[in-house]
Amino acid sequence: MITRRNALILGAGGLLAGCDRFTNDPWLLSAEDAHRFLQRSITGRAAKAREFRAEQRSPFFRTNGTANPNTPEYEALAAGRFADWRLKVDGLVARPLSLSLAQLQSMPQRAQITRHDCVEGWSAIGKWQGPRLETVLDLAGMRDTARYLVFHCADLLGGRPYYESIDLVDAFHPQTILAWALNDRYLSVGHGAPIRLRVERQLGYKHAKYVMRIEAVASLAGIGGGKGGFWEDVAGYEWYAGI
Ligand SMILES: Nc1nc2c(c(=O)[nH]1)N[C@H]1C(S)=C(S)[C@@H](COP(=O)(O)O)O[C@H]1N2
Ligand SMILES: [Mo]
Repeated sequence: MITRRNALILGAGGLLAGCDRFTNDPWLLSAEDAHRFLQRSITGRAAKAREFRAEQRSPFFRTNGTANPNTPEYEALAAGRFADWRLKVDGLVARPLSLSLAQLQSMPQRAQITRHDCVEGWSAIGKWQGPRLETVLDLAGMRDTARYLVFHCADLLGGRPYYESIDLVDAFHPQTILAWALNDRYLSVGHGAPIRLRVERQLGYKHAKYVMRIEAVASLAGIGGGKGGFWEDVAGYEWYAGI
C-alpha cells in the first residue's frame, strides 16, 4: 500500500503530476473546474460540496487504504457488532465524552449524496448518513484554545497509526458528519465501521475511517509526525486537501 503510493508520488516525477484538476492556477483548469474555482473564491470555505440524486450513486464503491484494521481490539469490537465500541471526545473540551453507536444514531441525522475523490485518481458517489460533527462538538463544548480536531483511527498502515485532522471551519461545516451508514446500510468494515468522518470539501485521505477518538488540540505539532495526518507525515500530502 505504501509502496504503491510512494511509487505514484516519487516515481511519477512529482506530486500529483498529470492531475491538473488539483492545480491552483485557473488557466490550467477545464471549463467546469474553472467555474468551480471561481465559485469557490466567491463563496469561500462555507460553500457546500455538490450533492447528487439517488440514481447518480455509483453501483460499486471501492475501498482504499486499510480494508480491515485486523487488530485484536478491533476484531473483538466487530465481533460484538460494535456494541462495546465508544467514541471518545476529549482534549480541549469542557465535557469529555464517551459515546456509543446508539447514542450517535439517536442524534439528529444528516444524509447526503456526495462524490468521494481519492488523490490516486478514482471517484465514487454514495449516500452517507450520520450526526453532524457540530452536534457532537456542541455536547462536548469546545474550549476557546481549541483550533483543530484530530481523528485517531483503529488501524495501523505500515506500522503507523492512521490519523487525520481538520480545522474548526470544516468541523462546523454543515456537510461534515460522522457517518455510520453508506447507501442506507451500516458501514462495512472496509468503509470504516462503525464510523468514519465525511468532510466533503476535501480529498479522500482526510475522511478518516475507524474513528476511535476525536481530540481537540491547539496545535498539531505534538501529534504523529506533526504534519496533521498520516499521508501528510509519510508522503508530504497537503494538510488542506480542498476540492
Ligand atoms: N483509518 C483510515 N482512514 C482512511 C484510510 C485508511 O487507510 N485508514 N484511507 C483514506 C483514503 S486514501 C481514502 S481514498 C478513503 C477511502 O475510503 P473507502 O475505503 O471507504 O473508499 O479513506 C481514507 N481514510
Ligand atoms: Mo485516497
